[in-house]
Amino acid sequence: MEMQNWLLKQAETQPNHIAVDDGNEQLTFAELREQVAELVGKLNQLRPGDKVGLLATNSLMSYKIALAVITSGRSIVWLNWRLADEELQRQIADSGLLVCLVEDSLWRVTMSEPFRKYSTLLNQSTAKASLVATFKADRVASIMYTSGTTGKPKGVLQTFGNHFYSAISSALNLGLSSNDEWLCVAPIFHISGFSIIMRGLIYGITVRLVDKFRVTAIEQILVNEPVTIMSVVPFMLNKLVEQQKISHRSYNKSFRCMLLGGGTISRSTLERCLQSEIPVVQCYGMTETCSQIIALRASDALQKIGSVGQPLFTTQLKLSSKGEILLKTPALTPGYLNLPAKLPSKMVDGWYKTGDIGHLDDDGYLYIDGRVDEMIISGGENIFPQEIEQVYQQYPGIKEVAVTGQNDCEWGQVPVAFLVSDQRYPVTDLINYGRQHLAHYKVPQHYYYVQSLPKNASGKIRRFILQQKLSK
Ligand code: S0N
Ligand code: MG
Ligand code: MG
Repeated sequence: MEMQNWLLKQAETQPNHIAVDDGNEQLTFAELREQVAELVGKLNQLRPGDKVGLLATNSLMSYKIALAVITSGRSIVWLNWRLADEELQRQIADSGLLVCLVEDSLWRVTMSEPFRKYSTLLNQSTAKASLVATFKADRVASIMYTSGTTGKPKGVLQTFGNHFYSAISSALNLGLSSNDEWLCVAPIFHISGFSIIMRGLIYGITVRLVDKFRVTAIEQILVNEPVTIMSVVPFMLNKLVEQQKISHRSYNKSFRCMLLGGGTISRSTLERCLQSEIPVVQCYGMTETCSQIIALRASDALQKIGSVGQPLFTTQLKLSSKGEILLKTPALTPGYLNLPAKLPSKMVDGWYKTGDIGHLDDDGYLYIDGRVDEMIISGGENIFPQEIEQVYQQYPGIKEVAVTGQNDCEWGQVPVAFLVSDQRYPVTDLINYGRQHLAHYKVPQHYYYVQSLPKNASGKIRRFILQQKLSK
């Protein structure tokens, strides 16, 4: 399947529609096409290869550079700016980047080639270049890293076809209006955020970019601007609900959907949202499925509180005998970068094994119950215990370490560590050590000393036993 380049299509068919708005500046699709063409000219002069890394906040410049990368026929490698230097280095080495463009505000003194400040790109002489005429469904638009149970980063490939089916399936559920305006404060380096950019191009609607989650500023936008949809993780929704308790302000009349994904939320928060007329639509998706593949309908929200809903139009869903959620969807990644055997190992009879455990009610609505691999979700960030354990195993004197999630009223869960050691360490030393090697949100917040770790016959750590200790 081949489609006309989405940006060119929108610029031709609705040149004067606002494509993007960052609160200071608005660009129509026609203006965007011109500015992106200039950036493509500059990008070509850098000779960055077929993939370009981006270390970016949700700024207007990052949005335009992202479009320049994909409309020049290249793929974006999205990098999480909260990662530690060595975590970034591993992803850059894995993806073989020649150039990784860094928003100037995110530049670190430790950075050298292939990192380049945005200003290096912008200082190139301007020679407008032509954009690719078409997007082919099987071409990779974006790559996003996830670490998984091996602790090694894996680059998830997301094709134009994946993004297209994802966007269409979402619209068939949420509906679409030419007045739609989607607030994007979810990071654009995650699929929660980048999918909004792609939907904006496919639907021809306005993307309202916000580069930092400040709850009062977000509420102000929801009250005063014609935003109709916002994507949130539970952390953000909790903050917005708390804020509304103080402000008593209602969102603008056209606001119709708070799309909630990236983790579970308490029933009481959902009930509170119903009372305050915040129209929450719970959904379920992942990087590998290019965002939501299962979602609730707004009209079901009352009856099906706590459910993530039903499969979207192009998704098929079933549960394995052990309750694992299995999927078929055209939005499923074609695989992981440089790891041809990895996706097949996650497939069973053509179904993708998500790693999530769930159950269906009598009406076929899905509820998420847990994880097969004990992944931790903190503030919408996925954390794999193995990755943290590998770092702390190197700490002098620590014989064994196991990491698990502890419930936390702010972040949902936070990582905590169980240590086997003859020594007792100052907590600040342990935390500072972790912060040198890991993104701060991955660093365990509490450390418990144990004689030995509970293991099964094959030596695998039984984390659920540790978790039971925590809840006692
Ligand atoms: C929650 C966020 C906004 C918190 O960040 P904030 O407030 O900006 O923090 P900072 O000011 O930068 O830092 C303050 C301290 O807090 C620490 N910190 C930051 N984030 C976390 C965290 N997540 N957990 C624990 N600690 C955190 C900082 O380290 C700092 O401390 P110090 O100073 O000590 O370093 C931010 O975390 C955020 O944006 N989270 C959301 C991430 C996200 O979007 N996840 C979703 C991933 N999943 C998917 O993309 C698939 C599902 C999906 O597509 C979807 C999801 C939601 C909605 C819709 C969809 C869809 O399907 O379309
Ligand atoms: Mg506007
Ligand atoms: Mg904050």
